[in-house]
Amino acid sequence: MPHTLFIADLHLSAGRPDITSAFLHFMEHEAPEADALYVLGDLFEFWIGDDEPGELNRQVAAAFRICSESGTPVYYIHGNRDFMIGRRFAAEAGMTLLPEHQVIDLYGEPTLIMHGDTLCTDDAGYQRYRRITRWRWLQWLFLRLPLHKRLSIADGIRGKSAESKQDKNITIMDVNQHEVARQMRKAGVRRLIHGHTHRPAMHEFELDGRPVQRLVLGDWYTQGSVLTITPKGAELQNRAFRETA
Ligand code: LP5
Ligand code: MN
Repeated sequence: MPHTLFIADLHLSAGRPDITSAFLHFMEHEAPEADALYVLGDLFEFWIGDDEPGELNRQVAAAFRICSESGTPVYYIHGNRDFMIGRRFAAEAGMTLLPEHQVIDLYGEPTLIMHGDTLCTDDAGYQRYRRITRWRWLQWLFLRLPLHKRLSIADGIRGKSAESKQDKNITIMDVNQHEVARQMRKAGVRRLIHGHTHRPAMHEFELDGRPVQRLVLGDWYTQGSVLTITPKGAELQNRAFRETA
């Protein structure tokens, strides 16, 4: 059956070879069967520039390139941890970078896809931080710093973020339902797919009197999470990490 795959929030890092191995297994055995693969952000634990020479980045780029060259295109939307992924890495990986919000046609159903962080409008501290880190001139300056300096800034931000999350109410870190409705209405869709919140679910609700869906991908902390869309509908499944990992 024709199908399209979605993943997000793998948070790949050198420190978690089990996740990397589950991801590479998915790329080798599942992704090539699909019509397309969409990665909805936070594939990496963090990203400090395409010039970072790590082995993990090369492995991921090679896996994407093999996939797209074998006929399954790979599309990427930035997450809040890897928004610095740029054109150079995209070219190395043979993947297409998409804008933060994109409507795609999935077997006749227009579907809005995104990372999901822009839906969390109650998290004012994060939204402020997000706006600042998207300033082009700041990113330009950041990328000109030596790698060790960038790494220590990223560590600083991660520490501050973890600290501030401890004081945040759980609900402010979830999506704001008004913002969900607003973005779906603006895009003119009845289906939304995103990640970021790490709250995998298939929400069904009504928007302007019509049934709509919000499909949320899970993270890959203890198992994989894969969303499959076919002409008949959607399936959200887990993938156990293998023993050999
Ligand atoms: O990722 P997660 O789920 O843990 O938390 C997010 C929000 N946090 C973040 C930060 C990332 O986790 C770390 C990103 C590393 C990026 C490296 C590249 C840097 C490039 C810089 C280019 C200019 O996104 C968290 C949300 C949470 O999701 C739920 O939605 O709440 O947001 C925060 O916690 C943000 C805080 O509210 C404010 C953070 C203040 C940071 C201040 C930076 C000071 C700089 C220090 C430098 C030494
Ligand atoms: Mn995220």
